[in-house]
Amino acid sequence: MARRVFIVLTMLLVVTAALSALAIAADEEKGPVTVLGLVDARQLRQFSNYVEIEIRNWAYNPDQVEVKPGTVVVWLQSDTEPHNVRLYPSENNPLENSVAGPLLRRGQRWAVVFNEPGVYEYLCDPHDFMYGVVRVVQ
Ligand SMILES: [Cu+2]
Repeated sequence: MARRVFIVLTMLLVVTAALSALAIAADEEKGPVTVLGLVDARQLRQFSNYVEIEIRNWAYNPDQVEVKPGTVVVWLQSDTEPHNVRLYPSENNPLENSVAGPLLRRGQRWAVVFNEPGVYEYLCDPHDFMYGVVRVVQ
């Protein structure tokens, strides 16, 4: 009996150690942003902390937002013309490469978690006059 308890406890210890190693690895690989991709209304309700930007009349509304690190930013496409979001690197943010979402159809949402502080500018690939800024401030 005691031997069985010992084996179970040892297994628990191994599993716990493996899980914490995975969590640390995931944290290190996070990067400045985490793309969640297309999300539906049901997934949206599961985010405790999100900001929504509507794409309407060929513009991002609002075109400037300020959020804390860890916030989910969601773009909701309300135009009939397809639009997307391309975040691009600058001296004011830690991005190494630009991060672009797909062209969104009306009613689709695309979501990104901003992990690190910075000023993240973005535009729409087909319409580069469409411009917005996400300020991530601690
Ligand atoms: Cu556009």
